[in-house]
Amino acid sequence: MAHNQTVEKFVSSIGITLDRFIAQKQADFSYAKGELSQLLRDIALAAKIINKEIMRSGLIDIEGSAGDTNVQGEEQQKLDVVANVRYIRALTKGGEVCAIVSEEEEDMIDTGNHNAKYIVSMDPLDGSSNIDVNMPIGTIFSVYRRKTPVGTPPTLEDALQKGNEQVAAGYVLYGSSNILVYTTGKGVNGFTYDHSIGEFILSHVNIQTPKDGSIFSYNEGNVNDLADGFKTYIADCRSKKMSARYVGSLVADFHRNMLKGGVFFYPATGKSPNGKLRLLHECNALAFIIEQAGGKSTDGKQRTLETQPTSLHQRVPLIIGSANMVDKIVDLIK
Ligand code: AHM
Ligand code: MG
Repeated sequence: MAHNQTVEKFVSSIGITLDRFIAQKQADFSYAKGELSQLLRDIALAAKIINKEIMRSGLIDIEGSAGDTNVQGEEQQKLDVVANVRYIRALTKGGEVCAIVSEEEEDMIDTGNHNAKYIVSMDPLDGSSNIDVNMPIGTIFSVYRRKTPVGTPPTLEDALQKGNEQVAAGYVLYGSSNILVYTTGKGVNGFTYDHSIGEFILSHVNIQTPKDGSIFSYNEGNVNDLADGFKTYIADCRSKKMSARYVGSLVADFHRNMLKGGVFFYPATGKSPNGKLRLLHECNALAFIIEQAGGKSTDGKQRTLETQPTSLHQRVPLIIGSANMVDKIVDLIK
């Protein structure tokens, strides 16, 4: 009987579209009037469009360098630029966002929707080096409520909020299948895109990450630069014959580790003394998600979500994943 009830619950959950799920969950928030729900739908719409473009990327002139660099001096790929434009347009036209902070834009974008309550920080296309070679890539987003009064222009105060102020966060993984995973602070759910009907369908209900895992993910090319504690940790993983897995697309590495149990780290290196990954565009969203899934995220000294941002494109070291694995690394690098 108990088994049947479990099966019934599981079976009835599958088939719920993202739109319907978002609408159902709106009731969890007494303050919600539908704007956040609409905002999430706007992101999902842009994700569908980007996905379509990625799927055709060998056929249309959308691969390769755009011939420019972004604010961090990194070469922009055409798809970086396309995704940036798509998301900015979807969020601006959607009307629920007063400002957008994008990895691809030097300054915060004032959308002109000064009556909107929310601000979004995002990496429109993460894993740029994998675009041209049919490897998984992703989109990462964080949603905050603005600090400044509704009806006024947004300011940097709205953008530079700690991760623990996020009201929602998520990512889209354009991989062997296309999945959108998000949280509003009440668990983590994943929605797989069904191309035949053009809908994201609930497929991963209330994701929890194992406390321990057997996957460790880092860029092996940086190993000589790492602090001794990391080297000790890596030696321990090797001695236990654990699996080293590193796609080089954070969303893909994160998603695999969250589902299977594992740890990802991108610490300080000679080239990137604060690590490579960006607090506002990449780390905060994933930190919120992993904590909701029962895991941990830290820079080695403090929780990622407690870090006070001081600039839009700030980088932080990231150690993220299964709780016991993160704890062990933190202990070793003390
Ligand atoms: P990007 O936002 O320019 O794509 O850079 C972020 C990516 C992450 O997806 C990935 O984890 C990391 O950079 C890989 O960096 P590296 O090639 O140094 O290992
Ligand atoms: Mg990125």
